[in-house]
Amino acid sequence: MDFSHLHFDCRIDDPKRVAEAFAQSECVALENAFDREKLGEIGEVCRAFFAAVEGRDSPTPQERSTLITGSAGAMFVGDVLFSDGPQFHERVCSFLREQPIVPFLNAILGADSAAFLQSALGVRRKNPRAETTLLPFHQDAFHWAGLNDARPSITAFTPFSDVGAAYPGLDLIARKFERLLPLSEDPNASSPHLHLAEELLSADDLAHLWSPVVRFGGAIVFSGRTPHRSQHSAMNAAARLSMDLRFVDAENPPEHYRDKWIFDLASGAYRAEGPSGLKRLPLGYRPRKRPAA
Ligand SMILES: O=C(O)CCC(=O)C(=O)O
Repeated sequence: MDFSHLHFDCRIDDPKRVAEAFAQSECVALENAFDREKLGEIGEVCRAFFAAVEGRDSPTPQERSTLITGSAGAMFVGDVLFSDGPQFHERVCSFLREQPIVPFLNAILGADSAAFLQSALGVRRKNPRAETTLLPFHQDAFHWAGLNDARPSITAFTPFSDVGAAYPGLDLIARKFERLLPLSEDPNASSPHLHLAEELLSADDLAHLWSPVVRFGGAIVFSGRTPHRSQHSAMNAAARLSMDLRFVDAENPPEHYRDKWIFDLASGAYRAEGPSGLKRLPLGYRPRKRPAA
């Protein structure tokens, strides 16, 4: 299947046109979504963190509290990472406000809606040679208990390198799903808390399997209902670092995400909100309940 109608360039394409394509397939690839130099600076901070932690047998308690390893691969949410100035979420908000992707996110999520950069912001290191770090098919809306089908949410997958060939990207089912699919009942499912029942994907769904090639500076944007997984077809590829930015309508956030960054997509203004003072943000990965049939 040809997916070129889902591939856009933020330098030349119109956000409205992109939003129309997104409304059909609930996923798009956006080239030149970020300023490469500025994205590279964030990438270096993340790379340095992983290099420091991996080079030591025993990470410090502070490092350990930011890093999750296991079926999701190494991943961190970085709010306690830095002693020099802004913490990670604030760095990302301040970086994001001037990025070419913002009007596209605004158009995709809905015109005037301020969206919040929710605390499931994560940075992952995927090693394609360690199969256990690759995520199976899942829908991101499942990460957020209480996120119902009606609540719009989008993920902007932001790699720190070209993906889809030398570095593994994502496989997505590029079509609209009206609801969340049930979890796999396979007792050997690799990630039982998020692995969806792949047998429920039809041949027609699988015909929409898309593995976009995106250059550094680009993003893959998809809805909370889009089934996706770590790309499997690049097992000889190098390890990849990427950042997941997740947005929901700020008017209608999932209740348990009381700590959040409100990011106004129209103006680029942002602020932190939450009872914990954002010292320790909740992680995106938590066991979830099976959705009602
Ligand atoms: O980084 C990956 O391989 C998977 C990312 C993902 O599934 C997500 O951002 O929800």
